[in-house]
Amino acid sequence: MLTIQFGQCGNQIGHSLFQHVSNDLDSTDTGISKQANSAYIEESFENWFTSLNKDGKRLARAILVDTEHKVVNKVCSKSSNCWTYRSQNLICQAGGGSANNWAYGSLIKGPQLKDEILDITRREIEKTDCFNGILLLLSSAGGTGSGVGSFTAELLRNEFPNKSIVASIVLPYASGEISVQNYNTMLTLARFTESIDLNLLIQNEQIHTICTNILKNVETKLININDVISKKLCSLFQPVHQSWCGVNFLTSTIACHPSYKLATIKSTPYISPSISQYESFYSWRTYIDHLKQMLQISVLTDTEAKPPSNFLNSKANHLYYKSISNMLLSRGNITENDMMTCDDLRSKNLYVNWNSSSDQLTYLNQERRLLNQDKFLTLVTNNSQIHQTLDGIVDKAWNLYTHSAFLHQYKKFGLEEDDFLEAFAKIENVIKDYKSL
Ligand SMILES: Nc1nc2c(ncn2[C@@H]2O[C@H](COP(=O)(O)OP(=O)(O)OP(=O)(O)O)[C@@H](O)[C@H]2O)c(=O)[nH]1
Ligand SMILES: [Mg+2]
Repeated sequence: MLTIQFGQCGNQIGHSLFQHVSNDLDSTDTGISKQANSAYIEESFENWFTSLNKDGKRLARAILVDTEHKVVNKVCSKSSNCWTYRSQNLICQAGGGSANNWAYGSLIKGPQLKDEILDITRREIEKTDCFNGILLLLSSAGGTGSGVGSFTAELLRNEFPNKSIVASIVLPYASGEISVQNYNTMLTLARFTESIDLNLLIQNEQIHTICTNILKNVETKLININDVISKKLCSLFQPVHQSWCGVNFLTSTIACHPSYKLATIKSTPYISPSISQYESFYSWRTYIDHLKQMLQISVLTDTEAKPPSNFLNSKANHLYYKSISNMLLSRGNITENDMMTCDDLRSKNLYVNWNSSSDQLTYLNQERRLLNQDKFLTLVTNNSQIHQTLDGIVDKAWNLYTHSAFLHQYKKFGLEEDDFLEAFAKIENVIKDYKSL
């Protein structure tokens, strides 16, 4: 898998992700035989790294893109004894970024970086024996991740029509960040839902709550948020079994319908370092129940941001968001009996009734512990809940648009009102499709 990191957010999350993967490779409490662990390590290495450099550090199979040097320099200088980026894979302009402007990033900076992005991507793909897709990391609120990211998404789609591409897109806090964040997000999502096979949406606000409520970070910083996001991504893309080829498999199981290409990643348990001695306290059943509760409609608080509990009743008659498809991954030693519990996530009332042709829940287990943790569960879910998030973003973007607010900043770089209207129409269609589930 080739990872391409864009802008501040994409590069910082990418760094955290490679650090997690590297830590996982070096973890010792694996729960499996030495031989099985060697096979896991070999497969994981192939997925994330190309080779070792002369100092014996793993070289990330990654490309770093930004329109300013600051963040790329920072992540490259955060030294690790175990892994590093390849200096030839840094695509970085001397400018001052893309000024939180999708149009500047997409219509000006993207074309300037086009040849370099394509050259390095082709070179990286040629190096791989069995290429299994591309992972893009970015945020939607700024100018580089959203704009250069959108430009690149279309570029890669045209250049590699048969390769699977997954994007992990960080959505901004609901308010208080960047005045044009909803324009940028709306324009980004319109482009990505068209060009990219599967978009994993991550909400900073929600991850922030996990950090404060469960992990007890007194003052949650981006580094804490990135830890949680990286762990989700790591659990999703670390090897599962021999035939596992992450991105291809994920797109074919989760984004099996062309109108529904958005998903979220729910995980449990997150364990605060201060209470890790209680880690094995809960059973797999409790964690599976916890995931199922995350799919319930009308819970006032976000269940993922609450600790799991043995005392919740998942058998009661709840209403659930309708899913097109879900994928459940367990990491750790799970018995046949516990595996049967996963069937709770197959209940008919979780799924749309028209997608009966294929199995709507794909369940996979990797016996090896992830990052020394006894049990870890991840659910990738393509369900109707996402329309609520999108609705909020589009409403706010419309509100700006109807007041013609900030439009001149986009026009200046060639993005006209018709382009806005086209993007609104695309994203409203996506919302309509998800609402109709
Ligand atoms: N989770 C997370 N979010 C981040 C991080 N850095 C920035 N963000 C979010 O990303 C958005 C801002 O986008 P950036 O990634 O900083 O922008 P950029 O892509 O570098 O674009 P320009 O700076 O405008 O060129 C805001 O919503 C921030 O909350 C990070 O390290 N982690
Ligand atoms: Mg930036």
